[in-house]
Amino acid sequence: MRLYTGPTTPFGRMVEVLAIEAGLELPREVVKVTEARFLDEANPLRLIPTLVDTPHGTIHDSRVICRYLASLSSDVGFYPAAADWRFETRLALISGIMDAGVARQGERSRPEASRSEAAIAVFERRLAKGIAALDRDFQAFADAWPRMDAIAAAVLLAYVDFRVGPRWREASPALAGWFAVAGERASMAATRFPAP
Ligand SMILES: N[C@@H](CCC(=O)N[C@@H](CS)C(=O)NCC(=O)O)C(=O)O
Repeated sequence: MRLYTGPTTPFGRMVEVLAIEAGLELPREVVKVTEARFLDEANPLRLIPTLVDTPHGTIHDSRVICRYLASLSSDVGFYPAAADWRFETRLALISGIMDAGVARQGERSRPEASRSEAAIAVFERRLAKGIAALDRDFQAFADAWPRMDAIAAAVLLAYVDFRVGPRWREASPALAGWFAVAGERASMAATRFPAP
């Protein structure tokens, strides 16, 4: 089993944090997606993270990889025991905010002539509204570590710090207080994004 990932992907970091919390040895290979044509065969979407060489073949999309890795570990409460649609919706929200952050970064990386400030504004609105919604809901996962919504929220906020900056804290002090602790957990410290 091997994880294709990269140093700046929040989706990949989420998988790695879960693997550490689960006590799993997860060999990783850093790839540059734009140059990793070989990845097309494993994941036709050519996205990271992608987990290869599992007994079930290739597994992709971070949410599926996380569920798979959690199934390999003794149950420490990564997922609720019974269907919990609030939990699932929270995870989808966090994943959607990550998508907006990654898309914003992609747009900002374009040459100025082809960059769309309007698109960047849409992504930034989505980030702000998404973080505000997470802040309103934060009691639902405040004491839940290492449940997956708490891991995902911590990785998301670290990604926002990394790509956007620390100002989200002004509107979301409760979430900020929580992240001050969650963001320093050993699994988070071991997977930090590089210095911007
Ligand atoms: N829904 C996917 C999203 C993965 C994703 O967007 N990965 C980004 C890196 S953060 C990527 O591979 N981007 C490469 C590209 O778009 O070419 C997941 O949860 O794994």
